[in-house]
Amino acid sequence: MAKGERVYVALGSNLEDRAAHLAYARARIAALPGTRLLQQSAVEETAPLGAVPQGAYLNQMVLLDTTLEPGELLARLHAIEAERGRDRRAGVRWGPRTLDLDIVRYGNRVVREPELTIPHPELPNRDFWLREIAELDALPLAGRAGG
Ligand code: A4P
Ligand code: MG
Repeated sequence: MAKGERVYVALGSNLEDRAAHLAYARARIAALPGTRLLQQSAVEETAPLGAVPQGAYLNQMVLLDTTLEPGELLARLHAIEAERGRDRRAGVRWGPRTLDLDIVRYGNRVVREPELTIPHPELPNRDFWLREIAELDALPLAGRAGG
């Protein structure tokens, strides 16, 4: 498979069966075209950020190697969210959600478009993302046996 970019994707859920939503997302992301799931952090429970009263989240970070361009990757992540019943038209910004998939970093690229900001602007403010990235950076890469 052609070598792509190293991309960090954050998974979050605070509705229904949170662990099942994350497991579904990992499986679907790993099966995207031109994409390999290299690493995954531990799943951790985090207190909700933001002004909206809501339940605790399960959060996790995964590291991908992907040849999908940022805009195409975002569209595919939105499709996976929709498969878990997320209706973003009904959603409140920063409100509860079955599944939230954010592109945190995409190689060394900087993207500033109306629909996509990379690195994710909340990265410096989210201790759990920083911790999860540090955890991934300390792990060996999966799926590299034999090259
Ligand atoms: N968008 C722009 N840049 C990006 C990017 N790098 N990755 C746009 C993904 N999406 C990006 O997102 C709104 C729009 O952001 C998308 O249509 C996309 O074009 P959304 O998921 O519909 O709305 P949102 O999630 O409510 O807003 P936003 O700004 O994405 O918020 P976050 O950062 O997703 O935060 N508390 C805990 N403990 N854990 C959490 O994971 N998450 C949130 C939501 C709030 N509180 C939380 C957590
Ligand atoms: Mg989001």
